[in-house]
Amino acid sequence: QLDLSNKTYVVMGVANKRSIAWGIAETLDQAGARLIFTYAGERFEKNVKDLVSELPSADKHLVLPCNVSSDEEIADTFAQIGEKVGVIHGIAHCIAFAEKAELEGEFLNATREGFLNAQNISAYSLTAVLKEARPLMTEGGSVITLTYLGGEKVVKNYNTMGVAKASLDASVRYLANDLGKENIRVNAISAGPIRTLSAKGVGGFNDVLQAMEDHAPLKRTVTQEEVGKSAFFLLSDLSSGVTGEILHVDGGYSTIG
Ligand code: 0WD
Repeated sequence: QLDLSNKTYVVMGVANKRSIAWGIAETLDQAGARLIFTYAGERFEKNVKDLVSELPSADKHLVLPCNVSSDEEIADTFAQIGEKVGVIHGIAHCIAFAEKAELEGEFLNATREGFLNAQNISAYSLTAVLKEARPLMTEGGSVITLTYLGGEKVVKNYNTMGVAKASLDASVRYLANDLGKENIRVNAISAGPIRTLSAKGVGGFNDVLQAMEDHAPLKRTVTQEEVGKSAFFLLSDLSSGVTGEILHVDGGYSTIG
């Protein structure tokens, strides 16, 4: 069960070494899985290829572009995956975007365009990806996405992204219900705050980190590696009875009132 050497996973959303997706990729690589990395655009290509080349099993892995705002691009990427590897066993969807102006001040300042853009990239993309991935998951499988507490409760400055995460959380439940009959499970990890490229865009992020250290039961923040270990659980057979679930990997912070 701990050996993933006959499994193939698509890892979407590595921007750099600090990306949560990278923590997940390292854990899967160590377990022997074959990985297909997708990146948003040319800007990230070299970075992702260089990073992947450092992995112990680099030769097995593939790196492909996939901007999830385009249905054509998603279809093209998964067609290539189908040609190159055939069957896939899971996906780690670690993608989100909102303009900086949407991540500070009052939520009421949200613009129609900013709101819809966040929903598009951060929530709808999971469904769009699963439409194309489903035909390749003929042996069943497991899909995870990354969410945040700001989708369940009001978290200062998270605003438009919080509403997008609420939509993502609900999508997880509906997708889990649709795909359960094919033995495809869909779950989310609600990660505690981790300093990444995306996190830099959220106003007052240092205060959020400090609040974790002060109030989380574990009295500290969590690491990419810890998210990676929980992702391993959800992506492997260890969690074969779990679907439609939001697993908080946040040092217990969400349990504190
Ligand atoms: O504190 C944090 N960092 C938390 C992050 C706490 C809880 C949840 N999360 C979530 C984020 O909301 C996101 O869903 O984790 C996920 C990963 O975020 P991250 O690791 O914090 O941030 P980052 O390293 O910036 O990765 C975000 C990825 C980037 O990777 P690539 O290489 O694909 O560019 O999302 C990507 C972004 O570029 N992304 C897109 N990917 C494909 N198509 C798009 C797009 N249109 N837009 C953004």
